[in-house]
Amino acid sequence: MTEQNHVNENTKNEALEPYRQDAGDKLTTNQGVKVNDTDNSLKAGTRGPSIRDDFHFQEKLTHFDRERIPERVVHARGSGAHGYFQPYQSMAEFTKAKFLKDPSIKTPVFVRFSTVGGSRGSADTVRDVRGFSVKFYTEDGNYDIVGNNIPVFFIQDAIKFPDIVHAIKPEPDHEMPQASTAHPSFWDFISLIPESTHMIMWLLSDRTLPRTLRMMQGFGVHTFRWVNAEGKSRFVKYHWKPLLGVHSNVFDEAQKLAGKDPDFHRRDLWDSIDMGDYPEYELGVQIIEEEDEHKFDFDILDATKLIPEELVPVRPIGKMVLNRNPDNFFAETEQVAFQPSNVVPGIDFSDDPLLQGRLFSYHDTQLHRLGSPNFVHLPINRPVCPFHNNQQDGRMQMEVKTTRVNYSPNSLGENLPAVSSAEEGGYVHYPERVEGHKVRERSPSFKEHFSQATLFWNSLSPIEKDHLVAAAHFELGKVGDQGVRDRMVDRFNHVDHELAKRIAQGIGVAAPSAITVQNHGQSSEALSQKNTTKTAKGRKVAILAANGVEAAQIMSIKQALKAAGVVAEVVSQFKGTIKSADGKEIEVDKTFLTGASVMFDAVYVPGGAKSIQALQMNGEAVDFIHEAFKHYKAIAASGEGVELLKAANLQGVSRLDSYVQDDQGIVTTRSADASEIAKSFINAIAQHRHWNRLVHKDKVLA
Ligand code: HDD
Repeated sequence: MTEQNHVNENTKNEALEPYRQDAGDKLTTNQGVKVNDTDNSLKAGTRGPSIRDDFHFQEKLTHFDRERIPERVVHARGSGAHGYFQPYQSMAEFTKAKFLKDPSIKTPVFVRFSTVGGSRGSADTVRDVRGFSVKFYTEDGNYDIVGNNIPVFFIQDAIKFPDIVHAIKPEPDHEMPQASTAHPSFWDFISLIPESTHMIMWLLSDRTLPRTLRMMQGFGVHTFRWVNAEGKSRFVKYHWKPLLGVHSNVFDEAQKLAGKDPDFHRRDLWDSIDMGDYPEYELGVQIIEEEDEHKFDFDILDATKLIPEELVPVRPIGKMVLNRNPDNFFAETEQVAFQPSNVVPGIDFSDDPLLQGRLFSYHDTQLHRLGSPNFVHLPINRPVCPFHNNQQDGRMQMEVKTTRVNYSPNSLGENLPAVSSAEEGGYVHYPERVEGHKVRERSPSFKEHFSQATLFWNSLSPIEKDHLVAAAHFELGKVGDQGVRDRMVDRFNHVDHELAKRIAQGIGVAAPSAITVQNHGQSSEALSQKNTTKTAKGRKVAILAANGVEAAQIMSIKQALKAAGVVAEVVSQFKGTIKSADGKEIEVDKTFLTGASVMFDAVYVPGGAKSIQALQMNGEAVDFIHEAFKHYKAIAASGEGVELLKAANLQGVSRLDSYVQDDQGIVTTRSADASEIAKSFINAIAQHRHWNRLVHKDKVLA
């Protein structure tokens, strides 16, 4: 554990503790023999051949040769964090799950966020669905919610999963493109699978470009089942809501970030936790009585549908706080094995055919990826409660079982370990009544594919709609085959005629002449990001400065930002220090090479005639402002700093001198008293983006 790595001792996963190992004092072999040279192999003479006696060399190399395990077939790129979950109130009325019963219980969790399509080394900010997996180490055993940041899925039946994933992944002949759905085979498949329509609308929306992992929603997607102590069952849907609100990158920014800092999300998560600025998410549930199962005009077992919050409100039930970074990426984030089949008493499954397939697939994939059924006993996967059974041996068995018998029933070992009744905490599957013929068919209630796609479209703000259309132009613009593009326009015409016409225009397809399906005109507030929480907390501001800067202005803005939970960094031409007008040394955090505007949420330019002169001469400083403006970010300047904004020639912004706060998120004062603008600047940062600006939208959005 690093010194800066804050740990809340109360919520540590104690099961991990015995396995944590520091660097140690002396280098030894794996047999514990001290090593006296690890830089030179054993040779016959300094220029001679190597000698087989060199057991240290052999051990070092053979271990190295086996360091990689198969990456996850999807969700290979991920970032993890430890934390805890605490319920707001007892949910015992609905579930007998103990970790939801008592608001004083903090259950340790491990979370892994991921992209879906890219390989382990791919960039964080690509357009993609994000995985949102949470492992709860409860006193009744481990419970996993393995969700995404989108509430619906591409397909309805798990048997189609290999097909959709093959279509998403790089094409098999040339292995292109990496971590992107913008390629012919993906859209070919999608154009032939109408059930994907709703998910595709979300995929093309800003949801697939989260600004940070701290600002992203999570969903359990499927309908699950909760069962209380009396055996009464209800259906539930899970929602994770980030306390910082749901915010996205603009596409141009996301693409640039992928080059400037491919680890942008991972770094942000790590740094936030390291600084003690812990990411927080509220868990909410939609609860549906069994008798209401069929009261919707869609099937709650169909994972391509959500339940609008207007029909069933989301009830907040607790909060998750991520407060500790992993000690070791491989041991924890890479080896963590999530399985939707990991449930505890009080939680059960529905008959959703996508979920049912997942109940098989995850265990299977862990066996392949981690290489042994004993993966469950790796430190990160171990339950915190005792576990005993007669499953024995296998590769890498880490337990030394001391019992004489390994079967049940037995008389030689007092018939232990014994099974438990429901009252004693034994898991009893909900005795759902099922009947039917064996058929390979879908339920007629799964056959409607467009209504909720239209609901989503209708719910977006005009700017969100622009983004979606531009994303479709980009994605389908990379598809050479006219037939695929034609089919997709026809598909969008089933969602909304206007949408289809707008997409057609950008991808060389004739606009559809007739309306295929009349838009039902319904919308749902919760589906848009426009009404999300707006706070400056957790944001990052760049302070552009050079020698001669007015230190007092930096100090006063920095102080105000800090009080609002905003991090500020000084960006200048060179690393080291700059000298302020009154001779103070100011530490430079980043240079224009290491700190691009896309890495920050806002920019501030303090005064100081000499500093501004130098920055005006520096094309990169002017570009920095330009880019922040183009990405709709808050910009502030005080004193002579206003001149740098003028030099950037921001389109449509003319009265910089006289503005204190305008409707474009540009906050300036000619005064040397920067504190005048602090409040307005913080408000402007909280808005996240200022869409009123005149920028070359086509360039930014596409
Ligand atoms: Fe899956 C990984 C989420 C459908 C098969 N999936 C995986 C991860 C997430 C999801 C977040 C990464 C877990 C981690 O961090 O280690 N998957 C979903 C969601 C789905 C979904 C929200 C639909 C609602 N998945 C799905 C289906 C199947 C799979 C239908 C197969 C039948 N998923 C897998 C897998 C993975 C996986 C192949 C790859 C690595 C792993 O499991 O551990 O088994």
